[in-house]
Formats: sequence, C-alpha cells, structure tokens
Amino acid sequence: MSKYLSSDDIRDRFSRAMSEMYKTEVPQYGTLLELVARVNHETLEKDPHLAERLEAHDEIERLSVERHGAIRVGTPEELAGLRRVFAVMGMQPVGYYDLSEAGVPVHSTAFRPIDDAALARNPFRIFTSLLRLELIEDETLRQRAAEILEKRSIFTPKALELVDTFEAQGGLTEDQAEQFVAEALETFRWHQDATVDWPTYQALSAEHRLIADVVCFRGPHINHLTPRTLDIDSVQQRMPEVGITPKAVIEGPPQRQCPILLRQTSFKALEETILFADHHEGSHTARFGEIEQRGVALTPKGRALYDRLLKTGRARSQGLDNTEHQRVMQETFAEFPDDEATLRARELAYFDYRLAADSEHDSKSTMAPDLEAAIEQGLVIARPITYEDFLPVSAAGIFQSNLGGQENEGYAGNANREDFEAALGARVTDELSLYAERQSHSLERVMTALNLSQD
Ligand code: OOG
Ligand code: NI
Repeated sequence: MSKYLSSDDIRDRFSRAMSEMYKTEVPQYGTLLELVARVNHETLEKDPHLAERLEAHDEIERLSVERHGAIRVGTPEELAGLRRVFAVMGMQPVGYYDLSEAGVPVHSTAFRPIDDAALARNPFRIFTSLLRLELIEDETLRQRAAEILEKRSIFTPKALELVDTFEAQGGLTEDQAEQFVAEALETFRWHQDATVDWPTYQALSAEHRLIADVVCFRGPHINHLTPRTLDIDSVQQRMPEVGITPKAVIEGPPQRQCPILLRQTSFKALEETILFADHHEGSHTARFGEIEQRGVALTPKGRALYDRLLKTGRARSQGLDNTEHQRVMQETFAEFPDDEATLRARELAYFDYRLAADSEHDSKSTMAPDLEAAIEQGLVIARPITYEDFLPVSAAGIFQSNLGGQENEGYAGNANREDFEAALGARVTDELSLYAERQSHSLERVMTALNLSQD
C-alpha cells in the first residue's frame, strides 16, 4: 500500500472543502444545492428505470458530489501555477475554449480528471479562463493592468512548497494532503477589499467588467459552483420558490429522451460591497450560482449537427422567454435522432461497450456472429458515455448573463490555442479524442472476449 493519499482522494476532499467555503460565502448556493438534491431525489423516485441505469453506469455515487466551478486568472505564470496545483488532485487541462468570439477577452480550458475510475469517484472540474490583456486597445490601461497583476502572488508559500513536495515525492501523505487542501483553498477565497483604488477599478471596468474582476482582487476567487441535476427544467421552474431568480433561458440543447451534451442555467451574480484601496466603499458583481444537466458525448459528426441546429434554434428564438425558447429548440432539434440505437447506428454519440454480467463466464462460447447480434442477444450492453466538458456558446451565455450583456465585438476572431498552451506550459488534451479512445478500448475488450473480429 502506498504511503501517499491518492490524487482522487485529494480532489474529493478539495471539492468538498470548496463547496463548504462557497456555501458560507454565497448562502444562495447552499439553497440551490438543497433544491437540486430534492429534485434529483424526486426524479429518481418517479423514474426507477433511470435510477437503475445510473446505478449500472456508476453514476449514482458521483451524482451528489458532482459539481464544477469557474475561475479567471490574469497572467501566464498564474495559469501555469494552477496547472501544477490541479495536477496534485489528478486534474488535467482538457479542451480549448475561445471566448473572444463571444466578445469576452479570455480563453479557457477545463481542469478535470480523465480516466473512468477517477471520473466515477468525483468528476470535479474547474473551468479556468486566462485574461487576454493583449486585446485591450488602450495602451496605458493595458500596462496599468499588467503592473497590478505583476505584484500579486495568488498562492500561499505553503501551497507552493507542498506542490514541490508532491512533484518530488510523487505523492502527498495524509497530513501533507490535509494541509495542501487548506492552503490551496486560500487561492480561491473571496476578498471584500480590492487591491486598487476606486478610479482604477472604474477605468478597468469601463474597458470590460471581466477585466476589473480579474485584476482588482488578490486572487482568482471562485465565481460559481455548479451541482448536477437530473431535471434542469424543474429546478429552473422552482428556483423562484426558494427565493432565487434564474437567468432568462436554459442554455444548450432542449429536453430529450436521450439527453445530449450539457444543459445549463444560472442565477444572476450578486452585487457585493467592496472596500477599495482609497477607502472608497463601492460594489462589484461577480459571483453567482449555476446548475447543469449532463447527457451523452457527441462524435464530431454529432457535434456538427448539434452546432448547426443550435445556431438555427437560437436565431429563431431571439428574445423569447424560456418556455417559448424551449419549444422552438424542441422543434428545431426534432431532426436530431432521440433514441440510443439510432445515435449509435449513425455514429452521432459515443458509447461504452461492456459484457452483460451473466455473459462473462461462457462468453467464448456465444454464437453471436457480430457485435450487433451480441447486443441484440443481450450479451453486450452499449451505454452512453457522459459528456464531461463544456460548450463555448453556453459558456458565453453564462459569462454574458453575469456581465450585464457587455460584449466587445472587437475581441472576436482571436482564437489562439498556441499562446494559451505556451502560457499553460503544456498542451491541452483534445476532449473528443478522450471519448473516442474510451469507446474504442471498450469495443476492443468486448470483441476479444467474444472472439469477434473487428471489421
Ligand atoms: C465561466 C463561465 C463558463 C460554464 O459552465 O460554461 C462556465 C466564468 O464565468 O468564469 O462556467
Ligand atoms: Ni459554469
């Protein structure tokens, strides 16, 4: 047995500690967690078939611990530091998201666990954005922002020391891990006092509110934490009952028999009192709450169809309320097959193949001529692979709803993955390749076990 705690354990502890901290910082988040737990419980009670399926797919356990968060940093050094901190918790950078297209001066990745066992244990993810100062046109303002960022250090000395220890030893002992969780948490804490005076804040905020949010504080405060719900429509509808006002529409695909990708909604950021460095008392809005419902990961072909229908649907539902928006989306997405067999046959979504439990012992002697027959005979089970990543259009909608819709079209067309990776000090993993690999590995195992040839 290793004398070190596993990265999965450290991540699990950290995500719980982060959730506790955010609950005290933003009480509405606690209220939202309770509502989501209630809705999930009711949904599972009403639908025993869903409960069984989630159980069989190792998804019941992770449901109650599942959440993602989001942070924004200001410099390449900060981003690279985060990469090392998250690596201690088994979280790798996956995906590149260009938000300049949506008028927000950042690009992003998601730090998350990658392998099946780690995802089943606790899929905690952090959507991490890097501010793009180079997109600020006003040179004086750009330099001012860079100088301010230069002066801060977002990690505690002890956290950095423990990251060094982790890298040198290849793990952390129980005591070290405990201390690491407490120290790492400090980076994401909220501070009511800004590091700049009120005029500086206002100047940065006038360029873009997000720039002020990144530059004017001691560190990348966690700006939301998002539990996973099994029925997002119900939570959206019931939020007002618990005193929470949801954003206008649910982002992403409409409700379906076979959920795809990711549906998200949030509540508006709070206006919070801030004490500025010149003792001016002002306010800042940054922190909010969000919920998500996850479905199956799509292949490039499925994703292209999703993107096309989303674009059509959004164009047709401009300015509509959520009920009408969802109706238009349902109509638009009627073209997207909504049963697992077709999603699989047309290679629109990724599946994980397993031998049925009772076909394991005499698998070699089955008479199934091919995979499809084996599935039909119940020897092999194909289960949808859950989408673990994010969606740029939805993310833009979430950013926008919390920035008062502030967009700057001048930022668009600036995707720069190379720059982002240079800042990160590593390549980001392509999310689609991860799903494709999981599918093909599972397929190989099943084919070998059943003596089937792959053609
Ligand atoms: C991140 C917004 C993106 C999501 O769930 O798509 C996001 C941010 O506001 O910093 O969290
Ligand atoms: Ni989010």
